[in-house]
Parts: sequence; structure tokens; C-alpha cells
Amino acid sequence: MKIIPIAVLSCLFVTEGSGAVILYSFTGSSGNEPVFPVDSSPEGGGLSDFSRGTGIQPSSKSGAFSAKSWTTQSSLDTSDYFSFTLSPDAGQSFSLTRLELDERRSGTGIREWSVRSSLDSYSTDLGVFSVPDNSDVRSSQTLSLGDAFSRLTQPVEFRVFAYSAESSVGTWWVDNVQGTVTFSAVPEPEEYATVSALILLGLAIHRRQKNRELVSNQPSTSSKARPVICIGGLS
Ligand SMILES: [Ca+2]
Repeated sequence: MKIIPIAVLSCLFVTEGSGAVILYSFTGSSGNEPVFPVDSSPEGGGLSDFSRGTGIQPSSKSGAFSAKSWTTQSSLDTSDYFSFTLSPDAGQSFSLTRLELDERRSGTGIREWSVRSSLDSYSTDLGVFSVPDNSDVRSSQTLSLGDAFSRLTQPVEFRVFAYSAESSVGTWWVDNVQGTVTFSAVPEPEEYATVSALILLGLAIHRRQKNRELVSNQPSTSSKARPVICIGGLS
């Protein structure tokens, strides 16, 4: 009997999504709304409204999401951030491989920004971006995410902190905030049990087959060397 590979058994219970792109395009915004909704939530999960931390103030920028009062300190203020949360539906996990956004500072705006997540209570930077002292739009600023963002079954909040502002009245806005996310069905406990039972059954059949092969390969009794009986002592 052939053994069903373990990988095949596992795949019976995992349904991969197609790598949907999540997107906040802020189409129709004034830039200073307290919160702004995602364009559409991907199948398998949901996205919160885009929002601000308590340390910054809304500012106007049509078609984007803007703020002023960013800290002028050279390290981030834990209240100065933009935020959104990605949540899997019940029975789903998600893997997020990248985040991307467009951004622009005013002439006295921020000079650095970074991304952190609730996975480690916002304690480490997933990426830090320095921006030059101009007011150009920088498109498609991209952050790649590692294995820590694979197969997550709990909501994860992402915060985009900005700091080193040249003035508290300087503004910074973001637009087209997006990421690539894949949703997968999480096996139920009874499905794990079924898979485990199938694997154990397969291993047992495999062992039995091996034992039979070993027995059938043994030389027959008739051809075995007969024991030699020595008579007499050593001289
Ligand atoms: Ca826009």
C-alpha cells in the first residue's frame, strides 16, 4: 500500500487566499476627518478605519489623510501616529507580506517615520524611513514583512509613527496605504485530530509493509549454514 504524503494530508485542510491587496485610497477625503474607512475589506478579514494617535492634530489635504503637531524630538512620541487594524474573520488566519504608502511632508514637516505593530506592543521598528528636506511626494514607500506576520489568527494594529518635525505646524500626509494579505482557513481541532489519525494509520501501514519485506528477504532455513560441531581439544 502507498503512503499518503503528510504534506498532502495537511493541504486537505488549508485553503489559501489569493493575496488580496488592502487599500486606503482616501478618495473624496478632506484629509482632516477624525477617521476614514478602507476602500473595501478583503474576503477573509476586515480592516478598521484609518485613524490618528492622540498626540497629533488633523490637517487638510484632499484625497489623503493628514496631520500636524508631530513631535520635533528626534525619537518617536508614542502618541504621534497613524493607525489601522487588520483582523481575520473567525476560522481564518492571515499572512501579510508587505505594506506600502505614498507620503509627503510640508516644508517644516517630519523628517523620519517608522512602522510598528501590536505584535510586540509597538516596541520595535519594522522599518524606519528618512525623508529629505523637501516637499516632494514620495510614492510606493515599501516595507517587507517577515515570518512574524504569517498565519496570524488575532487582530494586529499597525502604527505609522512620524517624528523629527522641523516645526509643530509642519504637516505630513499619507495616501494609498496598502498591503498584500493572504487569508487561510484555520483547521478545527477535530480536523487536526483526523489528520493526526490518518498520519498515524499511514505510518503503521508503512511499518507493517517494511516488516513484511524484511521477512520475505530472509534466506530460507535450508540454505542457512549449518552449525559446525568441533570434536577434540586444542593441542
Ligand atoms: Ca488618495
